[in-house]
Amino acid sequence: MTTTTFASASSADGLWTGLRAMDGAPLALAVEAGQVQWMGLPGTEPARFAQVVRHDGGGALVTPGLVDCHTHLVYGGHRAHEFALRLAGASYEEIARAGGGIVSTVRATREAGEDVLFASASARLSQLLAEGVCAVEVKSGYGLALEHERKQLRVARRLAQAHGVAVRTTFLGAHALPPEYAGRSGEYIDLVCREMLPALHAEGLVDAVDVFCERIAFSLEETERVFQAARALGLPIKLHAEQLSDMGGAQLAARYGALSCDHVEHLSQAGIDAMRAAGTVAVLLPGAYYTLRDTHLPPIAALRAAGVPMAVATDHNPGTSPALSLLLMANMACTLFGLTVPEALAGITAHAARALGLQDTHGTLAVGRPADFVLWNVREASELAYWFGQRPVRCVVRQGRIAEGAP
Ligand code: DI6
Ligand code: FE
Repeated sequence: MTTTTFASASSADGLWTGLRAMDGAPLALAVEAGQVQWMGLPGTEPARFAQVVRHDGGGALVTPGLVDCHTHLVYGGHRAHEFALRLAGASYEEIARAGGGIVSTVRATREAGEDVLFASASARLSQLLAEGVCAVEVKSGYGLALEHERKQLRVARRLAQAHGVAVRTTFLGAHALPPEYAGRSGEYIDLVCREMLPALHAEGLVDAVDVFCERIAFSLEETERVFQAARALGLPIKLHAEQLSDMGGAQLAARYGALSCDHVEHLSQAGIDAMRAAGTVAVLLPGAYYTLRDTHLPPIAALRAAGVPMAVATDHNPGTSPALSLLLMANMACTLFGLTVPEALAGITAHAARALGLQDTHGTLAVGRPADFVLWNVREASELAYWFGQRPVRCVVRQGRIAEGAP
């Protein structure tokens, strides 16, 4: 496969014709200085766009750029052996308690240099981008010590530069207890709150803060201490909430105005009500549900009834979701969780942007926003969640450049 570097990708400025909107209606749009400056019916463009370069979409469906709002893209090694262990009957929690799981990826990540981490994460990111992703979240959480968390977050910033994609970094220092703190989780949380987070924030490496609140990770009380530290620095929070059990994390996160609660398989009605009141997005991660062969479904009908926005993400990580296709996650959100196709498509665009606090710039195609959009070789928008294992992308415009394919 040939790859053009982002720096050499050509400008998308000009008039884009021959497009169809998600409802099938004919559409044209004008891009100027990397922004969408006009959208409307073909042939009705303002006179100033009469002489500009034309890009003929050939009847392609156009959608906003996709947003993957939950990933752990930067890590060392892989965990294929755990996949085999689980197939042989071991549970995720058993493997974690036996020293595998997150902590084994921590070892591999600590051993890897920044350039090695960059190269592997860059290759993974390329897969997401080729499918139309224009904004992505990248969490730390496999370093669990200042220098190694810094290394992960620096790689995330480098990915944004190298690939010309919006990257939101999330500090997940409270992902697991590092082995050197065994039996001293309070002291580790002190380190996270008093040293790691303030230092990484001061270096401009942190856009949001996340915690894994779970019986195999951190308690509600420890989670709240991290939230307080985030609040003191003015940073938004997110939470890995109620994945394996109902810890009441969602209510706590909502009290801190969380951008999102993610996983939420075991979310209670009280959690849903709190999230609705706080405007917190529920991020659904069918890749992890599938990989762990979970059977406890997230409460989709209750989330829908409450009007809690639902996003869908890959949760890409080496342990529970080695997935690099956001369209496959949309498909699985429909098949496994019972989302409707429009819900799944909103879940990988507008609602995902909101889960990152990017709702004013990403996830919706509109005048005045960065030119981030995708042309698809499909007749109907529903096909985006229907096909799987193929990539019906014709062209991706990212940050005002023709970054993948061609019109
Ligand atoms: N939940 C997840 O899905 C990932 N982290 C988390 O808190 C899994 C991380 C791993 O197993 O490596
Ligand atoms: Fe995760």
